[in-house]
Amino acid sequence: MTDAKHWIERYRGQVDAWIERDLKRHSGLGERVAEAMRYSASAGGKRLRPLLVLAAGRYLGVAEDRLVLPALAVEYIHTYSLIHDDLPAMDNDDWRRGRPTNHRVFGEAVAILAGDGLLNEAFAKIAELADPAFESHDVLSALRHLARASGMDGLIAGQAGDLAAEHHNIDLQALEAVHARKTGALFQAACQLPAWLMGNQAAAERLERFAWHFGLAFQIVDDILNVVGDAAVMGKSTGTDAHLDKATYPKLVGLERSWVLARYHQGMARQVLGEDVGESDVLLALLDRAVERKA
Ligand code: GRG
Repeated sequence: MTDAKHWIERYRGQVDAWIERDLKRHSGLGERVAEAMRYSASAGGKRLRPLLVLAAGRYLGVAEDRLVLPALAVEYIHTYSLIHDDLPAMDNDDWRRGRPTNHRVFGEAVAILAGDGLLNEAFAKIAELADPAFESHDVLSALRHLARASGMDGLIAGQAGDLAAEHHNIDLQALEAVHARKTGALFQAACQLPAWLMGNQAAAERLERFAWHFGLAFQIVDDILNVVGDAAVMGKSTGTDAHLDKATYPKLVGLERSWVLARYHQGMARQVLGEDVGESDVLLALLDRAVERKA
């Protein structure tokens, strides 16, 4: 195993352990909701977003122990989005991360609250970083950026665009705008969090460009896997995009051209980091993993 692959496996296990430990502490009135939060957050998954936080931190020379909370925050926002995305009012999915979806186990009301709980906890995690881990004004800046990436300029806008594009023909540019928000905004936030927390504007801009291409490559491959992937390996249903008549890259340009575009964005992301020295090996290994994955 290369050093970068070894690093990824090691920290993937760490992220699982941090989540397990963190979500144990909830108890009391919301016990059923807390159980539902744990159910989805501890169900595994690739942990790409927290790994990107840690990898971007490594790239910028930020010590890992200062990035545990931001890593948890992005994974909680991601898990909230999956729980809500699977609800009957959204994509109405039965399987996620190899398990029945949250609302299938806990019911819709608890699933909605579990998603809300994770989303709110994420922002508490970032706020906890204020002095001494990072300067208060940099923490505020990180909070503002993360809220925007998760909100109506990011995830929410992307999800709204995704739902609106069902049964409609949109062009490649409009699809890219949906994907960049639905999926890309959180990848960008994950990569940029260490830079925002360090108050390093130049690094934040470079990592934003890297993550823009990373997010598009990732989502194009996601669209492809929804057509050709193995549901057992992926731990979630396949063929759902066609069933819901979603706007996707394979629908718009076919599978072959979708691969060309995914590889194009992979190459562009590499090029962004190529401009600079630094510990970029793990960021690049995560990029390759996002494109070569089977799940
Ligand atoms: C506000 C009601 C309400 C809902 C919001 C924001 C949102 C719902 C949904 C976000 C859209 C979404 C779920 C995009 C999908 C992004 C994506 C490809 C997720 C899968 O990511 P992986 O493959 O998953 O990294 P794992 O399980 O490996 O972590």
